[in-house]
Amino acid sequence: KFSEECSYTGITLTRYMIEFARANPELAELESILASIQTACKTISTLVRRSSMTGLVGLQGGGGSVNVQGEEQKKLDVITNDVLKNALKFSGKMATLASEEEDAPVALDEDDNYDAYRPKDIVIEEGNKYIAVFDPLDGSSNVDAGIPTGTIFGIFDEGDQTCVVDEGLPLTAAEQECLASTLRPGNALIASGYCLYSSATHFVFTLGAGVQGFTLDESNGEFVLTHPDIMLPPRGKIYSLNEGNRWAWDNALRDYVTAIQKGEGESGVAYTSRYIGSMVGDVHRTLLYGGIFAYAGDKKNVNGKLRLLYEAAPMSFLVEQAGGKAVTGLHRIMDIVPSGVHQRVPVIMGSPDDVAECQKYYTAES
Ligand code: AHM
Ligand code: MG
Repeated sequence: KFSEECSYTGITLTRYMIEFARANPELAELESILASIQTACKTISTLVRRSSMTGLVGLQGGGGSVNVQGEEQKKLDVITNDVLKNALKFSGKMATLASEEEDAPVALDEDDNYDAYRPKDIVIEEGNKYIAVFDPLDGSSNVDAGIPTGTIFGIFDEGDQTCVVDEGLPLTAAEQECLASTLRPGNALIASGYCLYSSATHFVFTLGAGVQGFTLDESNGEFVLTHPDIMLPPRGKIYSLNEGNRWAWDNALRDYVTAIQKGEGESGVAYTSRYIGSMVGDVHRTLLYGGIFAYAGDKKNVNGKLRLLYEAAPMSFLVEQAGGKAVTGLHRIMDIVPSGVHQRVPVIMGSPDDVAECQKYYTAES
């Protein structure tokens, strides 16, 4: 038994990224960015798992209140945002960060990138700078009930759109405008992924050439490749959406869901329902088992609930890289140019044949 464990090392995420950088020198900088994200995700995984003992809460509005031991409670989403932000800053590769937890994009200057904790003798070569978009703990209000949560991220190359932002707040109108202009559509992403905190911690990502899934091996603290080259089945038997909104949905979605429930869809199979209410968990299951996940627009919220920049677009990139489709109903999500950091879009994603079938209902009713 002992020798079996010793001989098993597997492909770690660190090793995978070293090989990737060697094979793709033009994208070598992604290695240190992914290293930062993987470290942050390990920390967040521990914070989430120990939150009941440490007084960190996921509940909305929990921050600032006092727990039964008389300690001040902190909100997990605030802390996890700092964890990810600091890890990314430390990579020395970041120009701008946009997070669900920040009102506006945050510009990083040299001081941020070369922060006080970096040993002074380490000099990072100037190279490309990148833009990171992320939701540090999506579904954080679920944590207190032991329900899965996740971190979602996307990386863009900054390109030529460098913004010069002077010290001091508030930002000027010109600075704000420049930072906003760094926001790109999903089709410009060079990497995206998520970390799922559930029965195990899974790190699933794409660098634009397929989707790789790693699982945290708690015995040595390494992410190990467990799901190489994830491909969505062309069709599944599961639909995943909040049916409480059924009577507010567009007719297109209601008609489609009714058809697959009754086994009257294209496959003739009656679909079953699974909905966690935590996007990372719902998308992870969809990637592995197939089927369709949606948070569509409805009469109350015409653009649904999910945010384009740091939820819908990174997940769409993953789903497409796994052979799936991701649309708003009529349009491909990856092509939408964001008009603001927190813009919402309707989301329908999953197995290509399921999403295409659903899309036909939208086309017919448009
Ligand atoms: P959050 O970003 O405030 O955590 O909300 C996003 C979450 C997603 O993970 C999930 O798909 C959706 O909200 C569920 O919403 P609902 O409770 O309306 O079904
Ligand atoms: Mg979110």
